Amino acid sequence: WFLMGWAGFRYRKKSDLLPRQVRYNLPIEVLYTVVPFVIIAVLFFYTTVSQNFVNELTDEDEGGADVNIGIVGFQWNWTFNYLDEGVGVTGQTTQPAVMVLPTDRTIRFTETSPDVIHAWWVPEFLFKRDVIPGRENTFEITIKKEGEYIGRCAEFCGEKHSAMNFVVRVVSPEEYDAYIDELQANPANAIGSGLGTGQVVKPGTEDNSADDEHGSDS
Ligand SMILES: [Cu+2]
Repeated sequence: WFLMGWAGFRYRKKSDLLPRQVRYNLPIEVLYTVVPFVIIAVLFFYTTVSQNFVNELTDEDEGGADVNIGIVGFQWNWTFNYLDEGVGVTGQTTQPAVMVLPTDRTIRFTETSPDVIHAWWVPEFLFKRDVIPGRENTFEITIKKEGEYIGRCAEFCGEKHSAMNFVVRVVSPEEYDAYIDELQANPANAIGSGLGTGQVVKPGTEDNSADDEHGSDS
């Protein structure tokens, strides 16, 4: 306020003489055209490089990813389908969906939504991807570290948006194969998730604070 008043007073009209005119200063105009352009070009370059890195998929000709997971986000929960194995789990309000994944295998996710936009988010993976109706979003990760990670819906999607939690349980490849076998042998257990009732950890109730390392790359 003081500076505004001071500028108004200091530079008030004192005579009918025009002050010095500074239009058409070519060097300055070139400067403030070129400098922002260079800044944007540099940012654009690094954005493209890291976007390509994050979105990179293994070549389909070379067999594609080791594991293919279909993520369906709907109002208001998640279905996780193990596409190659023909089994899937669906979360319920009282029993969040558990996604069991193996370490050291490339995992490709394909996301779809039958209703509105959701977002699959696992904070500890430092990764989040929108689930958009009418299109398939794909991404790939390889997880290095076993553990249990909490996931959430990160796009406000209606009344029970805050209930759209899920669990990502990362196990060794052998345990993963055993889990899939069990799921295939007993699809009734698939409802909910973690094989049989009572085994499911409710998001937000266990202590993950000891894990400060991030379990995924790419
Ligand atoms: Cu949602």
